[in-house]
Amino acid sequence: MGDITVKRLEGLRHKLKQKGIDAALVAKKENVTYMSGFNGGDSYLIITMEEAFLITDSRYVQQAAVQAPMYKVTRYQGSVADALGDMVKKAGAASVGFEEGYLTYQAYNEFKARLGAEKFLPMGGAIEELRLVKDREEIEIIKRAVKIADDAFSHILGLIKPGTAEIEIAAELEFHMKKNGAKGPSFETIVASGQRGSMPHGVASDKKVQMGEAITMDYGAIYMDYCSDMTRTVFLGTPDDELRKIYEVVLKAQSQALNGAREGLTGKEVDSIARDIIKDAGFDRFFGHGLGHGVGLEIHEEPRLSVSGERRLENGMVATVEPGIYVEGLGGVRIEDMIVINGGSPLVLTESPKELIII
Ligand SMILES: [Mn+2]
Repeated sequence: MGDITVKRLEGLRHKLKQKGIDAALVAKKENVTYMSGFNGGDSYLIITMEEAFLITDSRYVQQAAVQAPMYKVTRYQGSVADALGDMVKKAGAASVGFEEGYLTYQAYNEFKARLGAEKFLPMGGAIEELRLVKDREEIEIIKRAVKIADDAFSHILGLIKPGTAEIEIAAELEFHMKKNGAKGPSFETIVASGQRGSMPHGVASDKKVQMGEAITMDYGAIYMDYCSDMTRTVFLGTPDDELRKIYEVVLKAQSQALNGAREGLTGKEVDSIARDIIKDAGFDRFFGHGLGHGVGLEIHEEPRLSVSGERRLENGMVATVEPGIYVEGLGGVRIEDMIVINGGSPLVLTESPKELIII
């Protein structure tokens, strides 16, 4: 962990220098974890060109000392802004960078007034930029998070029967993932059956699944602070012809966009592979969301694979590919895998079957 932290500190310092910033104040939890290794809550980092401090309270001092050996761990009591101000003063930093997409207006005002820096400047997502391309260790952890979700899928197929409530399906998925090492679900588990399937983010309800319905399950695990995300739509009994057709269109769009996700394309270009197929089949107005998103310490992060995704894909970026078609009154279908950008053809992490499954 030490070597990785050193590399990340070097990366951030390089970006700060380019922006003319002397020190960074890091408050966003995922950024604190990425930069230090510490995964507790309510803690802050001050990273100068020479030093790295982790400021926490009595609940986390012991954990921080173990998890963040490259940092000087300092316990604060009372005002955290004053404690951070002492660090900034000691380090002689005239300008301090902050996470403009994260700090609340209230925190911004308080830190600006009390850090004592001449300048308090936005860092422009410097740490999120470092997080975009995953290193080998991160990819190994993400693979494990994906595997935990894959295993829960094969488990759930044996449990779904007419009369099973969506919330029971969600609970079983989450229980299975936790038994296999997940810290928890990476977001609120979606189980949307029958007509509820037309809600792309229909979280599990007390509705019971019935014969003839499609069941969309979208869920993931957190493993060692990294997220996974997958979706499968399965059928309980024989699907009607329209839903079967929709399934085939979504599967074609998903497979082709996934295979087409290569280094150098923009997120928008990959999105259009799927969107064009869905459009040609006449369902474009039923696919309202983006094709996919980056996944890492956060469940939704850059790069965005969507009509507004201007960022070019680089090797080592991790993303989802998840087109869907949702028809009100009929239901919906979505298929989602996770991939790692890898030159001309991606590494596909999700291994659950995608052919139409009838339970
Ligand atoms: Mn997703």
